[in-house]
This record gives sequence, structure tokens and C-alpha cells, in this order.
Amino acid sequence: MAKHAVEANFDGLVGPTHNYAGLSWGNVASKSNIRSVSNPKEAALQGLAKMKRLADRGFVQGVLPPHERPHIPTLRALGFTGSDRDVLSAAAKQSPSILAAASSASTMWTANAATVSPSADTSDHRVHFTPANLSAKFHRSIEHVVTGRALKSIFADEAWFAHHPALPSVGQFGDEGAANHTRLCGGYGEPGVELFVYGQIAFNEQAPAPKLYPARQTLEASQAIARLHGLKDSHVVFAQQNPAAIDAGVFHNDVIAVGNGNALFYHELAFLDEETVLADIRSRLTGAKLEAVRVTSEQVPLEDAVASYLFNSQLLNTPDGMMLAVPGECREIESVSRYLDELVSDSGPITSVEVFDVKQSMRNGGGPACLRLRVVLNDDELKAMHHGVLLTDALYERLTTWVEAHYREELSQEDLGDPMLLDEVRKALDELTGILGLGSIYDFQL
Ligand code: SUG
Repeated sequence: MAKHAVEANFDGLVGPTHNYAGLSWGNVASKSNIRSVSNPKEAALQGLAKMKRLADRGFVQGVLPPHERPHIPTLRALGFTGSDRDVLSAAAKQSPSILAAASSASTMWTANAATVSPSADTSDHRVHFTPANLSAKFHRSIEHVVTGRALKSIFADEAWFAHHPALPSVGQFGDEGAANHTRLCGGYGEPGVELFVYGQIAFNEQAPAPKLYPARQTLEASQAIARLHGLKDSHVVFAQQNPAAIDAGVFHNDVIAVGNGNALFYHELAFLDEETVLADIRSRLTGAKLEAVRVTSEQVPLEDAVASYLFNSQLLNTPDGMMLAVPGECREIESVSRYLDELVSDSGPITSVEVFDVKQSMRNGGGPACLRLRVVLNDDELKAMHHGVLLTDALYERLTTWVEAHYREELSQEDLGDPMLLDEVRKALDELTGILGLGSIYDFQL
């Protein structure tokens, strides 16, 4: 019998070095906001406000900690030497681009933190986690070690949770985690269909691939994760993303599709072979009938979908149907806003739309769905995990006060070499691991 389970969402707390460095070729927002001055305090407060609203609505809401940035061990590995301050000032002088990469607060986008398979799907009936190697971008390729430590600290009990190391960090196994993975199911506690979406087949150079922008996820990586997690072939679908969509700025599948329960909300240009994807899901899904909510280019042109991040929304169960948690930008683009009004008035599974302001993150290409990692947990697993990271009123107050005390309101590229920033970050993060009860997870704490 299926166990009762919930979907918990773990949002990445925005780190104190949130900045706009233009690091992600293929991500339109990141490139167009290069060198803008950011507001880390506002970014973190926007993220916390989103978490609080969802927690207040009764959703299980967790928080994942930011990483230590600038990351001095990365700079040392690239040949900068001396004291931490020497390392920082040499990097600032000799290679501002490397310093920017080692300073990104990109761990806020926890949809890229890992791929997670619920215990109802796995052969050993444990929840499986594989941190994403994020090998497509240097600034993100340094995330998986600390992500793995944080996940192990939160989901520590091996009786319930299994942790794998990231896949080999090369392009042929490029893995971007849950941003390219959606699970469709009847109830959360029932076996589901795990849909892995990839951008290219690494070992077949003849296969279709984008021409302009990189495909970050490979089929080979997705297949490796499915094997590691012990997923049955009969419950897995591998689908290729439409290369034309990647070339239009859809660098992750979660910029063009989102699934929840038995509903898949997607743009007609999301997949290379839409019909086969739907047929494969339909033939594997048990306990429910697939509700495909398809958006045409006529309704929402692809470029409006990318600019608004309509599909980078959270699709959440409520007692009255599904709620779509959209970024504010969706109400600023006419075709999208009109579409949303039509969507809730028709008889489909999505019955309400709520708007969230995550502008600071959006300007780097991260919407509501990028900011969260979904972890389906049954009652025993929820009990077994570390509760210090679950958002309560008290934790929200504590984190808000912590952000107010430690974060700057302005950060430019030049500020990244400021030795005071490094000290501020370490002090803040040391306090944070205490607040969240995580133990030592950062390199400077080991
Ligand atoms: O990997 N942006 C991130 C955005 C990730 C969005 N996540 C999902 N779609 N799930 C990226 O491209 C930009 C950083 C900068 O340019 O400063 C950045 O890393």
C-alpha cells in the first residue's frame, strides 16, 4: 500500500555575494544584466518572503544554506597563493572573471542542486539524492561538494536516505539536477514516472543539438542518475529538449515546462518529439490520467515565455486544484498575463495563480521554480530528516534578522575583491550553520 507523502520544497537562501557577473552564456537574463549593481539584502528578503508565504499556506517549506563565496579554495586551486587576503587581492587584480566565478551566489537556484528520487520509485525504497555536477559552467561546477555535505547533514539517516556523489565532471555527463527532471504521479506516495529531459546525446555527434547555445544536460547523465537511483525502466521517460528552444534561451527544461501530480504544463516547443513524450508518460503513469496543459506559440510566443518565465513557476496542490506560483514578470507581459487569465477560467487542473516578486533572482535567470528543490517525503522520512531547516515563524524571523544584520544593499563587480566582504560572509555563514543546526559544512569551518 502506498504511504502518505508530501512534496517538501527546499529553497536556496540567497547568499551575501549575490551579483550580476554575466556568467551564463545561453541564459538571456544573466547576459543582459551583466555588471548591474545587485542588492543582496533585497534578494535574500524576496526569497524568504516567498518561502514564508508558501509555508503560511501550509506547504512544507525548507531552506538550503548558501555556500561560502568568494571561494578561496577554488582560487588556490587555480594558483593564487599566500594568505586568504593575498589570494583575494591577486585574483581581483589578475583575473576579475575568475574572481566573479568564485564569488557567484548561484547556489540559490536549488532546482540545480541535485536530482531527487522519492522512495516510492527506487529499488531499495530509500530517497535517493545525486548532487548535480553542473559541469557546463565553471562557477556552478564548484557547487556539488558543499551541496552534498548540506544534503547529507539534513537527510542523514541512511535507513531512509541514500546519497551519491556527483557524476564525473565533464561535458559528456553534464548534469543540471532537478531543473531537467519532473515527476508525474497519481499521489506523491505512489510510484511515479520520472521524466528526464536532456539537451543532447554526448556520444552521438550526429544527433540533433542546439547550434547557438550549449546544451547543459546529456542523455548519458540522465541515464546514469536513473541507474544510480534504482529506477525501473517502466517508470522512466527520457525526452530530448527541442534544440530550437535552447537556442532561444531555454537553458533548462524548467524554463519551458513544469509538472506536478498528474499534470504537465508545457509549451508546444518544449520537446523535440512532443507526441512520443506524452505517449511514453501516458503508458507508464498508473493511478491517474495525464493532464497535459499545452501552451501554443500563438497563445504565448516562445520569446515571451522566456522573458516572463511563465513555466518557471511552481505548480502546487491545494484543496481546490493546483496553484501556479508565477514570477511578477508574468503580469508585465501582455500575452502571458492574458493567457493566465484564460488558464484559470477554463476547466483544467490549474485553478489559481499567485504572483511572487523574486526580481533580484530573475535578473540572473532564476524564477520561483529555480529557487526550490522538491523532495517528496513520506511521513517516516519527514520525521527522520533534520528539522532545523524547516521554515517556522520563528526561523523566518531569525533568518530575516540575520539577513538584515549581515547583508549589503549594493554589490558591484569591483566589490568582490573587498577583503571586508570575505570576512562579512564567513561571519554570517558561521552564524547561519548555528541557526540551522547543520554542523560544519563549509571549508573555512573544517
Ligand atoms: O545556471 N544563473 C543561473 C540560473 C539558474 C536557473 N535555474 C533553473 N532554471 N533551474 C544559471 O544560468 C547567472 C550568474 C551571473 O551571471 O552572475 C547564473 O548562474
